[in-house]
Amino acid sequence: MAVVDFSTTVTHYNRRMNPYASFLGERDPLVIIESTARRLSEIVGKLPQGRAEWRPAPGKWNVREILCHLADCEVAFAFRLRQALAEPHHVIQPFDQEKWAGTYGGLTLGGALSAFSSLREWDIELISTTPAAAMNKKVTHPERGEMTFRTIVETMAGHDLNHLLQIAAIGERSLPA
Ligand code: NI
Repeated sequence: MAVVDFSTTVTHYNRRMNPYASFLGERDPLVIIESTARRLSEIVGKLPQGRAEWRPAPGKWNVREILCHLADCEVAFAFRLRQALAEPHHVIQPFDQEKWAGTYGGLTLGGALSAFSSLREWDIELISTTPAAAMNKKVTHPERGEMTFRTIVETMAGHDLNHLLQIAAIGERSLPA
């Protein structure tokens, strides 16, 4: 259901605007973001027993917390996408991900995955039906500068890939019994 053509834009990448650009390369961000919920669910389904709570290092997130973070980021992306379309030159409001993570202690991996999947489906429906001209609508990120609606979509894709790799690596670690 991908109707938006990103092919001409991804090559003209500004890494300052999307800190996750290196994960995306020249791939179509819409193809990536459409596959993430399924890939997350596959990777999580293959995790060894107890691995979702395993912490790679003190202060680092475990898999369950990374899933909570992805669901929370989708809340933020969902809001940014809609504000970008609705308002002239929307100014994005950053958030402190470590402070948001303060709530993750009691939250479940299943809840996070389900929230991410539903919100992502809704965002893809929005992005897929956004007219080409609106993809270039300008927004400003206070730390990363001026960007477009399309940059938000590219950032979602790069951010997905970054965390998919992170979770897959945790799953593949061989740990002492
Ligand atoms: Ni992240």
